[in-house]
Amino acid sequence: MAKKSKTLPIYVLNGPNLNLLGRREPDIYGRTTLAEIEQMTVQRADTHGLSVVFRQSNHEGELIDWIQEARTKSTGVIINGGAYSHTSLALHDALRALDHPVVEVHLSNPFAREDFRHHSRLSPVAKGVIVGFGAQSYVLAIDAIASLIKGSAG
Ligand code: DHK
Repeated sequence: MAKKSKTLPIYVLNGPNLNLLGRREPDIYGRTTLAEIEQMTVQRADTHGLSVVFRQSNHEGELIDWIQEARTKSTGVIINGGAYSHTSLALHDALRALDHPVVEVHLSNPFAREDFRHHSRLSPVAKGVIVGFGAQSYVLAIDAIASLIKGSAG
């Protein structure tokens, strides 16, 4: 019988307005939907022998609940906080309290956009940040967190 991995899943958490991907400003965010990105992350994680819990919320408190849940139910967190990335001390604190690796991800390159997007409150509590590669940012983030997880396990 195949040996089942005991490694807990990677939580991939998405903040406000990301449910509109594919229809929302496609020139900036691309035409790939969030459901398609979920599939991409699940498939990529599987190549590393890892699984994914993929969620989206427009509500800051719900994102915080999921980060707290990730403390015991995940092995690492990939987060696109949407606009909360630029504003939320509460998300910063929740991520800071997590012992697992955190990778921040964005579809667009916020540094090439408006000034108010140049600062992220999440970056200081992330191990690394991947921005600007569209939906592919998430796939790169899976590779990054997989190597962090394997590094800490080895
Ligand atoms: C998504 C958002 O919703 C914006 O508020 C951020 C980010 C950028 C992204 O590119 O994924 O500024």
